[in-house]
Amino acid sequence: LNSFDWADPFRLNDQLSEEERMIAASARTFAQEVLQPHVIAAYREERVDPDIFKEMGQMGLLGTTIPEEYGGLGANYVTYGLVAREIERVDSGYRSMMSVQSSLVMYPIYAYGSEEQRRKYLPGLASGDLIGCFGLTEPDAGSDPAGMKTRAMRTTGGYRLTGSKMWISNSPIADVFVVWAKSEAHDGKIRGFILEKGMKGLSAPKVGGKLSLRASVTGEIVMDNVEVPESALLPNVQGLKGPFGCLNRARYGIAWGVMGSAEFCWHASRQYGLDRKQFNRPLAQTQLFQLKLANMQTEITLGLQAALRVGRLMDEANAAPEMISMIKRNNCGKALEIARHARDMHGGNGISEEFQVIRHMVNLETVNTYEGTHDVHALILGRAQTGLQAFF
Ligand code: TGC
Ligand code: FAD
Repeated sequence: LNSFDWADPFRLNDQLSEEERMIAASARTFAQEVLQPHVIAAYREERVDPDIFKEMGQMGLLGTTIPEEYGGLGANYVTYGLVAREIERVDSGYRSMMSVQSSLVMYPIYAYGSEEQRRKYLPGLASGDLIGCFGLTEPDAGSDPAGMKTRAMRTTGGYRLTGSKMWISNSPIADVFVVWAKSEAHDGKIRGFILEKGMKGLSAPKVGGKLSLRASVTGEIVMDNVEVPESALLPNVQGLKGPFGCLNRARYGIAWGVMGSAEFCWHASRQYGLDRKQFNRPLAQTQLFQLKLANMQTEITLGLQAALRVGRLMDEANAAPEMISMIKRNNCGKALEIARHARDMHGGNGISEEFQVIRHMVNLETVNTYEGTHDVHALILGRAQTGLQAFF
C-alpha cells in the first residue's frame, strides 16, 4: 500500500523540480532562522527593520523571476510561489515586503521600463539596497482604481504629478516609488512613473493605528507638484493593464503565501491538540478537534495544488487573470477561516502573541482585502461566467 504523508497529502514535493525544492528549502531555513526570531516583538512594537530587504536580497529572494543580468534569480513562477509560502509561514507582513518589491516594483520596471531604467533600478532593488513601493490605491479609489485622481501634467522637460495615494506598503521607507497617474499628456490614460525619495513635493507619511500587518509598514504617498523628467515615465505600457499586469503576479504569489500562513496555523493546532489534555485525553483525540484538523488539511492541500497548477500555467505563459482571481480569493478566504479555527482550538492561549495564531489571523484580514477584496474577485469570476459586469 502507498503511504500517506499527513503533512503533504498530494505529495506536492514530488511535483517540484530539484531546483524548486532546493530554493524552497533555503527560503524556509532563512525564514525560520532570520525572520522568525524577531517577528513577535516586531509585530508588538509595530517595528519594521529595513535591513530585512538586504537580508532577503542576499538570499536571492527579491525579484526571483527577474533575469540574472538585472540581479534577479531568473527562476520560474512556481519558485516565486514557494518562496512566498515560506516567508508567509512566518508572517504575512514579511511576504508583503517581498512581494511588493518583486512583483509590484521590479516587475513593472523590467516589463514596462526602458533599458536605462532597468539598469538603474533593478540591481539595487534585487540586493535590497533600494526599497520600492507601488502606488495605485487612493483615499477615494480602492476597488475602483479607474477612479484615481492623481494627475500628471506635461512640463517642458517632463511631467508634474499631483495627488495622493493611500495604504501603500513600504512607502515610508521607500527609495523608489512606482506610481500610477492619469496623464494629461497621454489623453488622460493611466501611465506609470518612477519617483525617487527626496524629490521636491514628495512625502510618504506612515499610516498609524494599524491592528493588522504590523511587521510591515504602510503609508501614504503625497505628491504636491512633484516634477519629474521624461525618463521617469514607464514607456512601454498604458491603461489599467499596466498596474493589473503587476497585480496578476502579486496576487498569484499571495495565493501561495497564505497557504504558508494557514499551514503554520494548522500544524500549531495539531501539535497543541496532541500536547494538551482535557477530560483525561488529548484534545486531538476528540471528534470536533479532528474534524477541524481534517478540514484544514483538505483546504490547504487543495489550495496548494491549485496554486501549483496556475504556477505551471504561468510558467508556460498560459494563465488567465481569472484563474489568479480564483486562487487569490479562495486561498485567502480559506486561510482566514483556518486561522480563526486555529485561534479557537488554542483556547485562551490562542489570544497570546506567544502562540502566534492570532497574529496570523489578524494579518489575513488584510490579505483578504488587499490586491482585490474577496468580493471583488467574486465579481471578476461572476463577470467571466455570465458576461455581465456587476461592479456598477
Ligand atoms: P476593466 O474594464 O475590467 O479593465 C480595464 C483594463 O485593464 C485590463 N485588465 C487586465 N489586464 C491584465 N490583467 C488583469 N488582471 C486585468 N484586469 C483588467 C482590461 O483588459 C482593460 O484593458 P483595456 O486595454 O481594454 O483598457 O476595469 P474595471 O475598471 O472595470 O476594473 C474592475 C476591477 C474590479 C476588476 C478592478 O478594478 C480590480 O481588480 N480592482 C481591485 C483593485 C486592486 O486589486 N487593487 C490593488 C492595489 S495594490 C495592493 O493592494 C498591493 S498590497 C501588496 C502587498 O502588500 O503585498
Ligand atoms: P473599498 O473598495 O472601499 O471596499 C470596501 C468594501 O466594499 C469591501 O468589502 C469591498 O469588497 C466592497 N466593494 C467594493 N466595490 C464593490 C462592488 N462594486 N460591489 C460589491 N462590493 C464592493 N494599495 C496599493 O496601491 N499599494 C499597496 O502597496 C497597498 N498595500 C496595502 C497594505 C495594506 C495593509 C492594506 C490594508 C491595503 C493596501 N493597499 C495597497 C490597498 C488595497 O489594495 C485596498 O485596500 C483594496 O483594494 C480595497 O480598497 P478599499 O480599501 O478602498 O476598499
